Amino acid sequence: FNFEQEMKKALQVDDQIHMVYQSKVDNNKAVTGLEALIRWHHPVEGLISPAEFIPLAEESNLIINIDRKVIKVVLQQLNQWQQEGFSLYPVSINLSGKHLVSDDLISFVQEQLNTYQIDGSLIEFEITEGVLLTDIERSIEAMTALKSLDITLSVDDFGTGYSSLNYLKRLPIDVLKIDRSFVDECANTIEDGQICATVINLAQNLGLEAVAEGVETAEQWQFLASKGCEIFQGYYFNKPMSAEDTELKLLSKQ
Ligand code: G
Ligand code: G
Ligand code: NA
Ligand code: MN
Repeated sequence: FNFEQEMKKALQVDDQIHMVYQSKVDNNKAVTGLEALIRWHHPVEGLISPAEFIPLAEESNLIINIDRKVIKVVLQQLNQWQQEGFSLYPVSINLSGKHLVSDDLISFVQEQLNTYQIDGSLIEFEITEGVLLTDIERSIEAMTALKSLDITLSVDDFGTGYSSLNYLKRLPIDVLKIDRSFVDECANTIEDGQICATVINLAQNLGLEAVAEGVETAEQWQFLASKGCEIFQGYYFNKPMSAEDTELKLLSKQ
């Protein structure tokens, strides 16, 4: 199985790569946004998880092609929903570090927003913290440019990198996503609960939004809400679903 060759093919045909969408909700379980997650349906291998192929793609520049395909598919979908009269929620897209620091990211994103007539305020980029630290000056520059397009920026898997907190005050970040490894045990293990509470406080004190990801039980939800978290994502509320199901179950007409 030649991964690069197969992935390049997948990016060119229309039926192998698709996006699923998972809701983010508030304390009343009302939807506040969506996260777009990639799925690869290979004609022979079947469904291949992004947990497998994203790390492989990150070893080469192929990750940039994947990111661009994802941005295009999501904006096209938003454009279609808009034309069909649905009210839109902001959609989060996972952005790789390589793409963040690539030369033409901003012109690419601007061009796609124009093509599909989507306001930057409807887009959020999720970036893992490890990425932000490898080239902080370049990250600041790219993120500032994305902010000028009104795009929301969040740190994904917060707390899992070997990061200094120093970057939080230098980067134009809007959201901290508490990693699901802490959320998993937050209601049962004191240390994990304390870590979640501390990240929620940190976000509040810095004027950022805290999002808890991987919420699977009512106990976790209640614990996090009692610590001041206001936005939640996880199987307890909704699993990632196809565009069709998203339309049926999560969207409504104006
Ligand atoms: O959706 P799932 O839990 O299977 O995703 C597994 C991993 O793949 C997660 O780390 C997630 O962030 C990553 N991932 C999912 N979709 C995308 C995508 O569109 N782009 C990038 N770069 N990573 C993604
Ligand atoms: O790395 P990132 O945070 O982008 O990963 C998102 C991944 O987490 C997606 O693959 C999604 O399918 C998965 N996910 C979303 N909600 C839950 C959950 O409640 N439990 C678990 N185990 N995984 C989840
Ligand atoms: Na993410
Ligand atoms: Mn995450």
